[in-house]
Amino acid sequence: MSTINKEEWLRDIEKRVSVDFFKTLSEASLEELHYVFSREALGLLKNNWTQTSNHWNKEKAKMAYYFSAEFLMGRWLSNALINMNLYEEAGDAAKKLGIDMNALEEAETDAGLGNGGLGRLAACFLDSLATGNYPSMGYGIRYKYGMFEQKIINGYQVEKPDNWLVHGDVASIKRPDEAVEVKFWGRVAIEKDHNNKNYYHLYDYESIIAVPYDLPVPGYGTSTVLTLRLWQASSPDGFDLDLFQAGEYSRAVSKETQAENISRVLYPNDNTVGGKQLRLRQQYFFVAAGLADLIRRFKKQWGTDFSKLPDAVAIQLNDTHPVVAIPELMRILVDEEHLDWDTAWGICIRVFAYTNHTLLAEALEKWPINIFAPLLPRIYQVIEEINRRFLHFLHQKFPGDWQKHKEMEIINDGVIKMAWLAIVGSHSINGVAQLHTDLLKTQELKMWYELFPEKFNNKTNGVTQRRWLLKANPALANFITTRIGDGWITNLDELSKLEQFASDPKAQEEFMAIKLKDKQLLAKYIQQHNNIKVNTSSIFDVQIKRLHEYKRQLLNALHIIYLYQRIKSDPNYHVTPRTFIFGAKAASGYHMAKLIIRLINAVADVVNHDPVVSDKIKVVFLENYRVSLAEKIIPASDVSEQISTAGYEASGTGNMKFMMNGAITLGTLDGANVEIAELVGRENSVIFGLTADEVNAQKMSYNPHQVLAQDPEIAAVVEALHDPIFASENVHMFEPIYQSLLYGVDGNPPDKYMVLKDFRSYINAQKQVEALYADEKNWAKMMLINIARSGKFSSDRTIKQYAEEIWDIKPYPPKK
Ligand code: GL9
Repeated sequence: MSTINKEEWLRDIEKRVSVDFFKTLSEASLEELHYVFSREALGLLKNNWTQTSNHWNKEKAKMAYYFSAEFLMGRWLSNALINMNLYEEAGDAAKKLGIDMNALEEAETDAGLGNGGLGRLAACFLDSLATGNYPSMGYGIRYKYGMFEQKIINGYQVEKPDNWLVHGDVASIKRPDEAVEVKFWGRVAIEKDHNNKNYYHLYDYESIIAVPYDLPVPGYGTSTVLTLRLWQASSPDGFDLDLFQAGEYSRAVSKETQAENISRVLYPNDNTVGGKQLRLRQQYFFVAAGLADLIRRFKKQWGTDFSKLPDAVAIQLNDTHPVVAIPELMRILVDEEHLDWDTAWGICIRVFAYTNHTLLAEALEKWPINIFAPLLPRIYQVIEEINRRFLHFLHQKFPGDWQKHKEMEIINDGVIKMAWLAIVGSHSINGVAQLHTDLLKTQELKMWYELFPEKFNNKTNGVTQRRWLLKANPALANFITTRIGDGWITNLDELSKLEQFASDPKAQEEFMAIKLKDKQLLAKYIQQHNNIKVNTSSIFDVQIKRLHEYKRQLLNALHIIYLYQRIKSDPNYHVTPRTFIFGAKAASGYHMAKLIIRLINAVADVVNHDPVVSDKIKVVFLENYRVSLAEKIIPASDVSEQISTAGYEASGTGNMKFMMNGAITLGTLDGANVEIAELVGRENSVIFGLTADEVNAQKMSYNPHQVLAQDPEIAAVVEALHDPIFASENVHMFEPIYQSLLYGVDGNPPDKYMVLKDFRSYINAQKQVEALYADEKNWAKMMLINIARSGKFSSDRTIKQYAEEIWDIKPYPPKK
């Protein structure tokens, strides 16, 4: 592992500040110092990085490629230093220069190239792949602007562009030598090759250059460093000199601007699709570049024997976003490498595997032919051919079952169904938690499961303990290591050894002291950013995730209104002091989600300023929720709110991060909550609400008016949506929420996500939380048991399963 010569490191830092910024150390800004530290760390990785790929090349190791439109990496420097085992030394060096390492870390803007769980999962996977020495690589897009920055102004979300590269790209290396061309538009001509066989050629296309930027991902406790290769779009001919000379400046550069638009900005949609041409351009852009790149690498090693491709390469498609890779690989093999169709198709199926991340119908990508066909004319033809052959297969398998043929056709009703294409074109289809996979098999993808049962499998998500425990919660990490050693850092199952301390009063006391310190740190942040003073002995009850109706932040907010009303009507009503903490971004076009943010802030305003109530409860909405903020919030949490309507959250990964840090799950039996509850038991979790089966069974008959008629307290809470105390701008400001609960809006049934149906059960669950928290010793024990049993939720376990059960790849540890 790396060590550094401190004196040298200090000199280098000073020199680099002078060379890069013409400044002395004391003149440099924190951002500049952070940049310099990062580039120095990058320099220290250099040898390991090249050695890793040389080693894998030499061994002809089978590689796994993770294709994802999103990688939500967060901050790079501190995590890289920790994995390189240089964190403390770098901290000392910083100190010698009079710089606080913490401040340096805070100067780094998150790489927010993802929306939420799906993108963060990709980032955790890279960390586990590197740590496990798996020959692998990530391909994605280098968005100029990542997930927008959220401001809260007068209670409303306002979006600002996320100019994350403004202080320089701290960790990646641009490799223009390895740029590739990607072709859009054009017309397809059929030509004859030397064997008088037809082949296809694209003319009059638009050429875009994909320039790779490589980000090193160092593994922990190993010298393996893998590469995340992100593609940025540019125009091959820069600007138009003729137009420029004719004085038409803006038209002269418009071509370049248009090309660059492809990687300009991340679509901020969570679990929905935009269906915009630019998004399809993004998808094909990075997929075509990635495939060209890996085929180039393959040929260098294996020549043109493409029957070896499945022995050399596995490609994981992260959701349907990169599924256009399937027809693109067919195009390469058939048009460029002149393989016959059946051989090429056999290779494709063995190479590709597809992960489904959601049960929400609105997230299934369907591309209108009129957008797709002109933009990618040859790819469209390939999909037509795949569809034609698949239909033929269906006719043989289910003769005369026209209904089935229609439902399973890849192209139908003027759209291309990307999930269907993914299923037909890969050998593996996985869900991301057991319940999710079961629901795919029995409901959403039932007909596909019946057709290809052998393709379906489950890979329950995981998170990397290096970032979410070791980095985010150093005090707790130290507490654990002192007792059971540090094996858990690379083998999280070892946390089970902690269970013997769960009932030990000394361990409990020490653990609670750590929790308190973490809460004090968060309280300080809240004071600084929200100007709210919170009680650190109150229960820190946290719901942080994207804002979506199915995640039911509304249920949480309505429950706070319920508590408010109870306290107001009876000032002696007992509640355990509690701080409700929210963090959430809403997609910019999702009006209901934005209005729910406004409601949470309205509730916060009322509650926090009411002298009778604010001693007991506080409500905090933390602005601009992101990876680095999650790292501050999670360690300080007591209660983890995982309250989605059962059957809607595919897995969740925040739930796992909380569990690892000791928070008690207050949740429905949804996604991976089911597996958490199984592991810790009902006595160490608080489970409420309808099950997925019950939700399904009651969908048709459910009537929220009945709930209100039977439960006046709940009715009063719903009426509060019209109360000028909360609806302070005008009494109708929350009308759309009211309408959606009682009558349904936008063609949805009333209370589609059964907020009111689960409300009473949630109130009771919250009372149960209070009762449990009152017994401090038992609460500490519960928390310790949660940590001790969280081993399953390491992404190291998930990656091992992908490697063994889907990709068939082996670890190649570095040569000593
Ligand atoms: C998601 C699911 O909604 C989550 O339940 C799941 O944990 C993750 C990772 O598998 O994938 N699917 C999805 O579209 N998103 C998810 O978080 N949304 C975002 O990434 C914003």
